[in-house]
Amino acid sequence: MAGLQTTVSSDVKKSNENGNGLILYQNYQSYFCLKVVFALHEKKLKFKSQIIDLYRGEQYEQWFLKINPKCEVPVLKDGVKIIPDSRRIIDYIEDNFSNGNVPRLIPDKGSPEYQHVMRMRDLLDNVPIKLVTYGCIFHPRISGVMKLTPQEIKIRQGMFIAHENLLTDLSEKNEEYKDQYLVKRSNLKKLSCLVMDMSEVSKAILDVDYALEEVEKILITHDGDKKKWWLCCDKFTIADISLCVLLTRLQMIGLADKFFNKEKKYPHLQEYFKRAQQRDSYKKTMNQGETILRSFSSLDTKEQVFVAVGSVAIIAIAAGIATFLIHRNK
Ligand SMILES: N[C@@H](CCC(=O)N[C@@H](CS)C(=O)NCC(=O)O)C(=O)O
Repeated sequence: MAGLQTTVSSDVKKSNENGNGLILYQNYQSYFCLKVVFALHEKKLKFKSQIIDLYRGEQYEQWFLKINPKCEVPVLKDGVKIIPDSRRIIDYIEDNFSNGNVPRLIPDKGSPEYQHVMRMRDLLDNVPIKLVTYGCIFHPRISGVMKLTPQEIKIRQGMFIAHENLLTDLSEKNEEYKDQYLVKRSNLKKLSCLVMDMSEVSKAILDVDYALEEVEKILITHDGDKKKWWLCCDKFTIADISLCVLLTRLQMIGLADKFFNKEKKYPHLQEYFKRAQQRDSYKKTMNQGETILRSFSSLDTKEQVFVAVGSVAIIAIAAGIATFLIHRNK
């Protein structure tokens, strides 16, 4: 079981210090994982990450398939409980970790804000983000400047074929999980057909535009004593998390210019996003990859120290052997 474990500390530890620490199976670049990580940081909950290498296909390995038969991240483990799916995870942490000083991300069911937050959450979560993302990656003409290196773009472009082949191989070699692998392969094929069809991608981008237009209409009304409001009320809610993760993704795939950066089609949205990016939780969420390096100095269990020291030792030994061989062959 590969994957790097990091510890993410937080200011509020008492909420889950009962020895049943939360473990999040995730990937730093995953859209759905970012929502959960954002929610955990907003609630200042302590958790550990188990990174799943999606490009290598680690999600299809049998140990992970037993955790989530859909072979998807995020998955949250709370003691013996396993919770897949970003929405379910967020609802779970909201229901189970909202006491004391831990902020709520969903207003009380009886409150007037509740329906508003839920409606906006649904609208934003239903944007066909996979189609939009891969659509821009395969048809760069339709988007602006991407925040991805040419190599990252190539890896993503090669993923459909590589994963289809991998799933075919796995389905032939593992009778027990054959059906799951074939379902996965068929879903991948469907997505890849949609992605190759420019008209489908354009329709998906229109869905994004529609959602952002709705958001802009709400933000325009935030004047006077509502100046400091977030999307639905004075509190930062789950609808804000869905919106910020969507805007960050649009930036990554070069669509931000179209909607709010350059063309300023949605100026209130642009202002909102600037303000949201200042939040501590936003920075922590989007800079997870950087935290990982620093986290080596704050490993808190013996096991993790052994893993870290072991990894460094293996790299050092490998480097030593390589140097020896190079010199011997000179
Ligand atoms: N509905 C799920 C979707 C999760 C999902 O699609 N995760 C992607 C990463 S963003 C994944 O694990 N993809 C790997 C695969 O399907 O092979 C959720 O909200 O958590």
